[in-house]
Amino acid sequence: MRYFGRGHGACPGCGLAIAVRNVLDALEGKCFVANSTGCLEIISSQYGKNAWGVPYIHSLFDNTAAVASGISEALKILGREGEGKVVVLAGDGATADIGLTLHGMFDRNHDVIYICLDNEAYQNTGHQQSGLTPLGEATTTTPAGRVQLGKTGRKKDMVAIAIAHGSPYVATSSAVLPADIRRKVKKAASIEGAKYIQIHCPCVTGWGIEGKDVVRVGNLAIETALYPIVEFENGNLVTVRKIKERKPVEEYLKLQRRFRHLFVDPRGKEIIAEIQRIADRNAEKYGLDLKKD
Ligand SMILES: Cc1ncc(C[n+]2csc(CCOP(=O)(O)OP(=O)(O)O)c2C)c(N)n1
Ligand SMILES: [Mg+2]
Repeated sequence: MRYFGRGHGACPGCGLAIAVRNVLDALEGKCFVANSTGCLEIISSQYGKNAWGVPYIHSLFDNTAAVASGISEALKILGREGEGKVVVLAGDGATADIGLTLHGMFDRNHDVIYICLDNEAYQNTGHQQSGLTPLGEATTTTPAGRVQLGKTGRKKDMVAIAIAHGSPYVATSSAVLPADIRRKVKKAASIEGAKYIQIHCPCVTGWGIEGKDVVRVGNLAIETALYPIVEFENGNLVTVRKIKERKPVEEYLKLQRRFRHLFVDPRGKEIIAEIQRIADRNAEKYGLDLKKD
């Protein structure tokens, strides 16, 4: 049985489609999905082209956590919790910006698995920056030009925000790590309360890569330590994905059109150096380098 896929209209190689398929497989389809407005909704739920094999509701861009909290409470009241887990599938814009109202779900600790599908911008509307867009990325709202060279701020640390809310389970993963996604979703499903999993999802059009390079680029995000793969239970770091031989960030950046200006404009050098410092700090903070053990 396919719980997600048939008839979806995602680009070949789309990280969202890979991630969602693995999330639903891990739950063996026993779930209720609330999905915020964004690429996933557009590619999966257009009239006559439903790609969902599980109960699905499309919510506003801004309130998916509240919709999911309502479903979770309703199932309890009706005595139907056993029928499946309540899962949010939301983009990074929906999660880190307009839908940051998800703190209500965390505060009341509703029994929800909140999955942030992090393709690092508002891709559905044509690549505007979100709170999870990384430093230096050119988007339509942070263009590369005379005034600035892409995004000037840092990627928001949603993992820290979820932990600070006292979430019992917080993890990151990547569309290029299907087994890791499945393990973490199963783990989240075994824990009561509001869980948060952030999955890095390469976007072929927004990032300016080819479908065939999605796996390479996704892996480089991990191997450079720009996307640490970590897992927290009750605020304690329980696992990290170690990096055998850490790669310089240039190897990751240079493959993607969204960072191309950093290699053309002389001011790009300092931004690349700052991106490298971010990766170094990630490696230090989470103990990612295998060699240092
Ligand atoms: C209140 C509101 N503001 C803006 C929009 C327009 N809008 C629809 S989807 C979207 C971007 C979604 O970005 P993200 O959550 O990162 O999902 P992605 O498409 O990247 O997967 C925006 C700005 C909207 N639908 N509602
Ligand atoms: Mg997005």
